[in-house]
Amino acid sequence: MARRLNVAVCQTGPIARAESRADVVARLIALLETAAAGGAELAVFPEMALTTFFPRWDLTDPDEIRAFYEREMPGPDTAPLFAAARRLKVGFALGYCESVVEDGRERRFNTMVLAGRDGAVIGRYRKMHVPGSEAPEEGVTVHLERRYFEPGNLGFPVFSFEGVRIGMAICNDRRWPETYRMLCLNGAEMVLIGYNTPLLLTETPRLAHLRMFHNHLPMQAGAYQNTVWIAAAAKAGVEEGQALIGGSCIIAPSGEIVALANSLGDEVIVHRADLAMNEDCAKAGFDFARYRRPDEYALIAQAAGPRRPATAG
Ligand code: CDT
Repeated sequence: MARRLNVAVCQTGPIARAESRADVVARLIALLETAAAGGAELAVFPEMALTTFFPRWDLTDPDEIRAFYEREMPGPDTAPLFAAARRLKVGFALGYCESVVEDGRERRFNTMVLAGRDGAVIGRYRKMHVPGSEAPEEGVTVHLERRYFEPGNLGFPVFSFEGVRIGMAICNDRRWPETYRMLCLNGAEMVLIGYNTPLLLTETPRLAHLRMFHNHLPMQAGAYQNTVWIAAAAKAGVEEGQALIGGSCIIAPSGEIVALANSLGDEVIVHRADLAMNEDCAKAGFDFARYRRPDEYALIAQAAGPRRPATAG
C-alpha cells in the first residue's frame, strides 16, 4: 500500500512580547484546526512559537528572562494545544524555550517537541547549531541566543510518527549540511523545521538581497542530497520592530518546493507527501551504501576542524 503523510506547515505572523501564552496557544489551535480541515495528519509550528523572539534583546533581569521558558511540556498553558491535537487527530511539532533541571542544575535549550495524533509527547529535539553571541557586538545585529541557550545534547533523534520516520531541526540548523546528513543516516524520511530569521543583518549588507534564497537553498539541497521530505515553518512579519522572513514551505526529496506560503501572517499550507519519492530520488544518484565513502570523511568528525585546511601541493 502506498505510504503517504499529509503534512501541514503552520506559519505564524509576529508574536508580540505582551501577548499572553493563552492568546498565542489559541492562535496555534486555530492554525491546527485549519490544518485538520485541509486533511493534515501532522503539522509543524515555528521555532519559539509561544513567545516573541527575545534573543534580539540584551536582557539582564533574571525574572524577565525566565518568563520566556517552559518548565513543563505540556504545561498548564500549552495543555489545550495537546488536547486540540487529540480532538483533531493531528500531531504537531512545536518550537519553544525549554528550562529543565539536568545534572543538578537548571539548563536552557531551544527545543522542539513532537506530539502524536493522540496528543501524547513522542519526543523532543534540542537545537544543535546555536547562532549569535553571548553579548552584543559592535556593528552586528543583536542576536544573543548563545547567552540564553546551551547547544542541544540529544543528538539528531528520529521518531516514528504513524510509522513515518520524523526528524526535527531548528532555524540555524537548517543551514548546516550535517543536520540533514545526521538525520538521514539516523533514518529520517521527513524533517520538520521551525525558524525565526531576521530579514536584515547589519553585518552583511551585500547579502541582503539573498535572504530568501539563502533560506530555501540549504533546505532544498538538504532534501535533495539526503532524499528526505522537509516541512519548514517560519515566524514571519514585523515582530517587535524586527522584520522576519516568511517563505514557509514543503520540499520534496527531489529538492522541489511543492507548497509555499504567500503571506507574512498566520497561514497554513498542506501537502500529501508520497514517501515512495524518497526511494525514487535515492535511486537517481544517492544510493548511500553503494557510493558514499565514509572512510574518507574523517575530517568531518573532528571536534573543530579548520575552516580551510592547508592542502599539500
Ligand atoms: N533563530 C535563528 O537561528 N536564526 C538564525 C539567524 C542568526 S543571525 C545571527 C538563522 O540562521 O536564521
